[in-house]
Amino acid sequence: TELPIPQPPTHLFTGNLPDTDPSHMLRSYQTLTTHYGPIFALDMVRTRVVYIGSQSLATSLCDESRFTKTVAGALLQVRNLTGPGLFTAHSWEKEWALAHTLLMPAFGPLAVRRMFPDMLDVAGQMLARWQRFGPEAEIDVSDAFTRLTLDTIALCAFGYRFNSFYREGMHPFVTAALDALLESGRRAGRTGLETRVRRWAGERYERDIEFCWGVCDELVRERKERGRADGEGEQDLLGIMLGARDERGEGMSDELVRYEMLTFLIAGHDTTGGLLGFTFLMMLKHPRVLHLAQQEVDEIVGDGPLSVNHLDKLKYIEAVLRETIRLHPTVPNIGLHTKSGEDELIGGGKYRIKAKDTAILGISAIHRDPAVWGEDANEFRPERMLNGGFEALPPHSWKPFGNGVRSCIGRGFAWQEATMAVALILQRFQVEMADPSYEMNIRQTLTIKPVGWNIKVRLRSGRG
Ligand code: MNH
Repeated sequence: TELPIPQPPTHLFTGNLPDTDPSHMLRSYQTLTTHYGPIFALDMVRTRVVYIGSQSLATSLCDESRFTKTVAGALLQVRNLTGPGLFTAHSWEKEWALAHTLLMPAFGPLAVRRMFPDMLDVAGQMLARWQRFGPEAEIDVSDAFTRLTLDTIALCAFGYRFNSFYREGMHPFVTAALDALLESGRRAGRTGLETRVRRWAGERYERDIEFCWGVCDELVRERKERGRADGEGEQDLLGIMLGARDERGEGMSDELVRYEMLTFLIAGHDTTGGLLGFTFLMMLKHPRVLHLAQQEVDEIVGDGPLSVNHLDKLKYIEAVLRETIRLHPTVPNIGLHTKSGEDELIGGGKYRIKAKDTAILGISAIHRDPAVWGEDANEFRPERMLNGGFEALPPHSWKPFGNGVRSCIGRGFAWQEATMAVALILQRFQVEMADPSYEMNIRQTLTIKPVGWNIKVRLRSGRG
């Protein structure tokens, strides 16, 4: 039998808009969940949103024959920058199918292993910088990991160096891309009229986008010329994007290549940077965990060079990353809608998702569902991810990388990068919080990350 979906009382004209804070949606959803339970509806004026925050309800939503990804809100605005690139494409767009087919192999396990030397190169620059600053310097964690992840994806994917660790501010391309991304987010929260009134913001936005496109187009042009000169061409991501053909012989247009380059830079840095930030914060707040992780690095890697073969053996660090992203999924929710264009009943026929609804898969809530995780769901306990505990999880209870064919293509890349960074930092430094009284302050854009905190690093004796 069908039940009504709980909903807060609506306001005249503004529906449930006043019940949420657009710059803190995560917190808004959390508060609403405590009042209305794991499923509730919100009248957001232009759309009805149905939030789903339990593993049992998620199973219906993750059925790809019934639901598919929605590109709306901030994601829709990001299309101004990335067009039909993988992350912002509608599932029915031919560009998505083409890029998905051609680029999946480029992010497979073997391809990602081959990127290890480039990843190590960038991480080494960060460690060298930290070491020279010395033990009293305060390092802004969110800034450092943004530089690390941006430089890493650019070098691994396009052979391009932003050299963020050799400059004070950011590379101009990075500034333009980040500003355009922020403005995309702001636009999602405004009406079309408001956006038109802010002409200056609009002109700046267009200039930033044009600039980013220009840089990408220039890289493509250079690469094509070099390819003609030396015949083969490099087989990094850019090389694959330019050379790959599907079984009908179709390749990616230069315009699509540009969109995918921006897509990887945008989708590939904040998420991993946020994961690293939360990981260090959780370890520093739980010294026992920090100690065990460092002990593992000492046992497996010792004081010699880190190799790609070490990474799979760092089981405890893997558990720490899994547990961190469980409590703090850097993509805290994703949007879906019914695939058939008709209503769907979920939860064994209990709740109706209407054809025009946006259904929100509340990853951050599912990750704390006591039915799956037990009464200590809110506690940070990496041990629960060890000794088969992770493999035994019911379906869809741990979904930091999204669902099905639209799930993260960069998962293996991100995991290798994060594991490597944690191992290298713990191997060389004793890390401490600059201000131990720091209370977690989460900033949410498309992703979440802890901001406004610093660390100090002291070289361990005999290292460096
Ligand atoms: Mn990633 C899609 C999370 C790292 C490139 N990513 C997604 C989705 C989630 C996600 C969730 C699905 C979003 C949705 O359904 O709307 N991604 C992450 C997390 C990390 C991450 C938590 C790091 C931790 N992602 C990366 C990296 C790259 C990348 C690194 C690139 C190298 N992600 C993508 C792309 C997509 C995506 C591209 C879109 C895939 C598709 O729809 O085909």
